Amino acid sequence: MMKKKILALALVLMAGAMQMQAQMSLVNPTPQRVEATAQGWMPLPTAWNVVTDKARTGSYAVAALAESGIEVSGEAPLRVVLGVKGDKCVKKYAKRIPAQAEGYYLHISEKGIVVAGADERGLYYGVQTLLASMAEGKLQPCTVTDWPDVAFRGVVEGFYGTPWSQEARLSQLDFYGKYKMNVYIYGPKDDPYHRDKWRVEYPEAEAKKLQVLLERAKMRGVNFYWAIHPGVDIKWTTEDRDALMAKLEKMYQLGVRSFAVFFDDIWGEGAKADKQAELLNYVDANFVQKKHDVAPLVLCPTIYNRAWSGNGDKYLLTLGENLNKGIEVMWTGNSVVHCIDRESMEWINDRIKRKGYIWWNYPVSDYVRDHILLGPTYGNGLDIAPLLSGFVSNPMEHAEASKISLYSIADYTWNMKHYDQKTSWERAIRAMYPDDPGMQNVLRTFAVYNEDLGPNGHGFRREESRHLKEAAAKAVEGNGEAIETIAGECLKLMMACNQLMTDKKNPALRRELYPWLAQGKLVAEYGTFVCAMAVMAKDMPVDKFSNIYNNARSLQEQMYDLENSNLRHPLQPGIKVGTGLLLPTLNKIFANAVNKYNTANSTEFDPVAEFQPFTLESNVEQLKLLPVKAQGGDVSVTPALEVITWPADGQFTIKSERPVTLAGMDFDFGAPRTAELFKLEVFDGTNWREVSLLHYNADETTIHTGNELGGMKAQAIRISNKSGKEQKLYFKRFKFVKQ
Ligand code: 14T
Repeated sequence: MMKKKILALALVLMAGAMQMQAQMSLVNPTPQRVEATAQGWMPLPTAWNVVTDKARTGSYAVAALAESGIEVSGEAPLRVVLGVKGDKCVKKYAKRIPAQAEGYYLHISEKGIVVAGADERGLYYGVQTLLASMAEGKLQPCTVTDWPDVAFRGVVEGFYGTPWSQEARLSQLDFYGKYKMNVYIYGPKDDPYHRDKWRVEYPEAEAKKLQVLLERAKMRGVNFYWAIHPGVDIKWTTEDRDALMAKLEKMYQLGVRSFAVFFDDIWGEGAKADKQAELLNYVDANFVQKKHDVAPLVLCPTIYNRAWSGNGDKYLLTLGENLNKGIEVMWTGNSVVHCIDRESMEWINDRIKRKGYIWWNYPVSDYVRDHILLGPTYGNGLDIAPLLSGFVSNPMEHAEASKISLYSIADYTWNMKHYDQKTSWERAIRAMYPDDPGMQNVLRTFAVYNEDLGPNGHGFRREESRHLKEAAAKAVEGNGEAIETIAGECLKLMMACNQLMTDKKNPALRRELYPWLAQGKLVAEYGTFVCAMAVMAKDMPVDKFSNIYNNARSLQEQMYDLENSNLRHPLQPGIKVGTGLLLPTLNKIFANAVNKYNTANSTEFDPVAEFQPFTLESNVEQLKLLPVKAQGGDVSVTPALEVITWPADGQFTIKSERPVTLAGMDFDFGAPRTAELFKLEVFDGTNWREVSLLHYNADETTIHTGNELGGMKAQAIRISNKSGKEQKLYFKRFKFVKQ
């Protein structure tokens, strides 16, 4: 009997705890400490009586409460007391307020609500937690004690490519405030007044726009860092030093109170550590310290990762020794794009004699523009908080889509020990469509095919489509059930793409995702035919098989065409979806099905899946296997590293599946005066026509074509050795451009 009662009680308590979970688990970042103080829920009030000290009138933290839409009235029975440590109205709670900067104490009960911040930003964050906890339309009586693990958390707009729009930036600032990020570093590589024209002040219209951002940042508790990038052409003269000071002063007058100086991706004069330190110290002493209301300077060094520090760490040690205390030094980790762990933090901190300020190059995609990165955020150590002074993310040029990772970076940097990449990602997806579980589902479906970056120079990869691993492996082995699973997933993907393509709730996201949605749809459609071929092929007459086969082929070609269509950003090599697992799996299923059919029916369908409109044929042994690559309008043959032996009759031909119009062409066989040894001919479908070859000057190795090439129709291009004897040359570059 007794036992039963205890069990029942335990169940009731557990239910309470679980409800608690449901409520606060939607709050991002995950709060440090939450205690349920009573059973059940309180209904959301329709009005509340907001109580503050006089000193808080005009506070952005108090203003934020109004965004709940709940009426503020002195008559309302529910009191909401808002204050900052030291304010009279929260004196009673002084001991409960965490000591950490930006911490807060939040208490919700039938008797009233208290939000008490360690400072004003803490109060603002307490209000954010209160508002987020009401998202499901009710209040849970509880006490939250919360503070950040990392002092500076946020975003550095530091990528190459189209800078974010004003609208996107405003939306970002709102997002940072909501998720307790306190830093936005403005440093888009392609803003001329940040880098190339760093000495020049912003034109009025641009300056106004910055002021609007500054105002919004203030309202959201975000330090707006304006970064200057003078390294491209700075001379270490008094004149340039004054030019830099003058520009900073201008920015100060616009309202900037936080500054960063970037020296990344430069070489030569600008890259000297002692000079950089001297300049920063000068700015620190004569600007930051004099103004009294300016945040500590942030420096992005030239050697900003361990892979570049070489044997000697002289550069870093010089910064470490010379830079004034209090100047922050940014760091991307063991390489340009790398996750951060304890060991790598200790290494850098030792050298710069301060805690590193992490510039994390994720989800930035400026080096893999054909991919969009929507997967979970993982890989950084959960124990590094004490070793960092700040952690900011360099995001994608796609601002809205970047929010999926930024949500989790906010979570991670606030509360590392409790960070869980999987649940954090789940919540991030939900937050993209707050009241629409249907759209949350389709976004989740689409996102798992957009996680990996593909092969890239930085060697940074992400796991993709984990949910499909097992089925994919079995499907490739011909397992019927697994193939059905893959077909089902393709159908889901197709449905997701369709719905996202016409979504009205988050138009910014729809716009950014569009090229990848179009590609995702083709991948899914292709998968549907491929799976059908695999499942049904054995009993199919040739004409039926051929019909499905041709469909699959057509989709391969459409995927290829889309990569080169107008939907592609000019700097983007293509548009890739599902390349981490789904597409390679489909291509294998396709090849297996075709081979099987050919064997059983003595047919000769081509099993090679990757659609390749350009092919190379050659009687030069070392050239005949070189891959031909089409990127945008450029068609190029991958260079060879070794010396090439061209026989006297040596030639190579590049054939195109369909006629193209030529815009230009050049190539390089690694030696001057090679133009006269070779003959170029273009085939228009009927005739071969010779095109002249020349060098612009005597010692140049590049071979150019005569003007007659531009506008020519071509179905094939042929280069032949016309010298009458064997030639030993290089094959450094071969490229033509189509219109
Ligand atoms: F400042 C740095 F911390 C940094 O990461 N700089 C750039 C950054 O703006 C860019 O978005 C990022 C990812 O591509 O990588 C850095 O840019 C590079 C990296 C290279 F290895 C530019 C040239 C490189 F060779």
